[in-house]
Amino acid sequence: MKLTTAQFKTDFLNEIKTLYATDLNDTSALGQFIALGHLVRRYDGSQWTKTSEKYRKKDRKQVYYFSIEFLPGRLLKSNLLNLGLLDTVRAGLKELELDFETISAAEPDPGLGNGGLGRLAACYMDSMASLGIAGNGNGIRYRYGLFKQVFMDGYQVELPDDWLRNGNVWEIRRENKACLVRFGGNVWMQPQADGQLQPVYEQTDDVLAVPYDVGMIGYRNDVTNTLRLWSAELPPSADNAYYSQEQRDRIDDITKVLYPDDSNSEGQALRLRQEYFFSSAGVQSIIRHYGLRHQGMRELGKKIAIHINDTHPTLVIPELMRLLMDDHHCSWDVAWALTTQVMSYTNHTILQEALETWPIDMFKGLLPRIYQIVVEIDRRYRAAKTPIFGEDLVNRTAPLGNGQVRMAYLAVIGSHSVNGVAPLHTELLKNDVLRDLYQVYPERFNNKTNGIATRRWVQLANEPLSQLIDSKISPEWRQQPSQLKTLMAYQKDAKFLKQLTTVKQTNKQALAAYIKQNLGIEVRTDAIFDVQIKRLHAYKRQLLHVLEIIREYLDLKAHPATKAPAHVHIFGAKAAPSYHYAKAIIKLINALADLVNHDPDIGDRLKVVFIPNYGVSLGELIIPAADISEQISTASKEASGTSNMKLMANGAVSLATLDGANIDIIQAAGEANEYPFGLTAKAVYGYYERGDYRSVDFYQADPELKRVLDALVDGTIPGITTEGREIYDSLLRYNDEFFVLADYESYVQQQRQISQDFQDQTKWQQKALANIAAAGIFSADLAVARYADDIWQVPHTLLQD
Ligand code: 26V
Repeated sequence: MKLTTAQFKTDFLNEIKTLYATDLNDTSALGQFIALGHLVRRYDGSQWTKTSEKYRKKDRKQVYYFSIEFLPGRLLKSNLLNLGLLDTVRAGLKELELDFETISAAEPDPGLGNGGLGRLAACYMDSMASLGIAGNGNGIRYRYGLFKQVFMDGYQVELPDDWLRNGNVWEIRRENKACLVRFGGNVWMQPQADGQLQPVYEQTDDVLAVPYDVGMIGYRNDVTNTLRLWSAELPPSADNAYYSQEQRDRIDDITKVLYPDDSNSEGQALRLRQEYFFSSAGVQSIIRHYGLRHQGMRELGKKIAIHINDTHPTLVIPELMRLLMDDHHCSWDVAWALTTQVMSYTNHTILQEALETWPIDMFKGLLPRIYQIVVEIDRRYRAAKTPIFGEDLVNRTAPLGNGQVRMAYLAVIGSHSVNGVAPLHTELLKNDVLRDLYQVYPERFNNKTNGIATRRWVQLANEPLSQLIDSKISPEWRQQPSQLKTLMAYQKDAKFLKQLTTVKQTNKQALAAYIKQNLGIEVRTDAIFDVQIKRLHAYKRQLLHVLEIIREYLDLKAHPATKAPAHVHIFGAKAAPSYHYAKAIIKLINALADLVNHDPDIGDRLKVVFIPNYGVSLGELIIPAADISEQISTASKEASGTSNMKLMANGAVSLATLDGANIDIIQAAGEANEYPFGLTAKAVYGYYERGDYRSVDFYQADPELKRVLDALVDGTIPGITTEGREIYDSLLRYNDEFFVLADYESYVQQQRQISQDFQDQTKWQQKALANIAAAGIFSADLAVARYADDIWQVPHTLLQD
């Protein structure tokens, strides 16, 4: 849209006056942010309405992306960028003597997700809008997001994330679009005059699902899509007096807080309630919307696609069956054909303990009608497949088994497409985790490698780099990140490589200032910034990184004259509150930081920085400043990873195992421009098959490693008597489940190589450049276009090369 600086200033001052009945001097940064948010919504307003009108007129097929998590990050800057207003607003605020960055930082960062899965959903929302796909998000409006992490005495403490305290400028409450979700009670099937069966519900707990809509603004294309987040409330018609406090609390609890665990399927009833709540509300609103525009359900499969982001929304399958049969009187066969035509499923993990199952007794009690439908899905699956595949395989793969509802199997059986998120991950699904189902439905399995929103992670997070890129190649890369590859023409341009160093320095200074201000640690910006940012998990092996730091520390103590670049190790990681081992690792990192950072023998040559409360906003600060991207999971365990892509796009070089999308990153940028190491997935599986891994052998064979491990238990690192022992035992007594010791030597070797290579900044920046230039293929736009072409079958406006 067109907007002059003068007009913007007038609008902004008016907004302040209307909202606060006072003048600018009397408002806080938060107040200014809220006023700006209102303005942006006003500027966008007609675009949002027009988008829905356009979709309706053209009767466009709608895509619904169901995810129990969305991690959108702050929206002010990206909304302004996408509307084409960022420069105008910045200039206007400057003339008013306001700092845009300060105002922007006052926006709460909604933590409605745990990590990779939730952030991926948000990146895909951005891309769907930017590609003109009629894409809708469907999720939960948690009253409290992921906990805020603070450290006390080096231990993680979790505080509530009251992100709605000052309201949410981006949302619109639509009570007129609310629907009822039923839990519990009894259901029985009553024969009708026409012979059909209709369910009769008795004594159900009814919950009102109220949608809050957030506009998802496309990049300069006049499109605004909708992210719909549901909130659980008391049904309005009922007399409040009939609800006991306990009943009210039970309703309130459904959307109160995000489960902060992404590692274990806990089997908690509240979690199952959350899953059915947003699945049911979402499907009901889809069918209502569809019903307003079409006669009967025949065209459903041509007009809607429902995507299941991990198993959490799998109940959309029986819920759609329920609505089609009970409300729209479809036969089972018609309903089932429509359902499988509509549904598609993405798997995001191969960790057995994260695969969801629900005890049948709990499931039946909470969702009696849905359970009946799952029983029938199970019965028909068994009847159809046993003659072909035999009883054993069918028993292993049916939706019901071992007293559990197996969500991943239900998702595969009820969808026409199942995808993994990186080539290796998809192969492992086919050969291991879902191999039996792959026998039954080979045609359903496909790969869709993850992608990232380059607009947020490069254009907005790293403006110095973006400007440098603009000075060399056409700004088309901003719409079409694949164009970044033309930067390779500057591989030998000494001046350009120097400028890359300067850009990195600028970003490192910004991060260093944050670290100084918030943690009181001073770091040199000519040091190697070695970054590991992700959830704390044993399989992600923050511990391997820690062992390297201990090695560097002991090495500097023993050989003070060693000449090597200074090294700053930067961590960002939350642990699930109940994940004891992960919390022990946090304590270890903090204790080690304490020791290293205060040792006068070490000075500024080695620093350890654990930045608390890692999330999207901190990522935007840390990623542009990184030299090294630590992607060191045990091969085969990380489905894809996405921080690896963000760091690559910002010129960090990967120190990486051959796992998930690391493999594809290394291939894209060239092996010479990364630091690969460690066991392959095949080697890991080899150890499993033979059962001959012995971590103690590595300990005994390598005196340096022995010295490092002993430091965990011999008092070298003060304050970790229990944690040090526990971690030591996990590696030696319990045989090192994630092969840390097996990969230690090759990891250390690459770290040594990095220390050497970093000293030649020309060569270093050549590697950085190769990474930036190759990162375009990991753009979320490309990934979403592949979903649109292969799975959803909807048109999009991706510009092809
Ligand atoms: C799993 C579970 C397990 C049951 C209890 C609650 C809960 C909550 C969240 C999750 C999601 C874990 C899966 C996940 O986040 N996977 C990550 O997905 C990224 C995007 O595809 C991918 O890059 C990471 O490799 C993968 O770990």
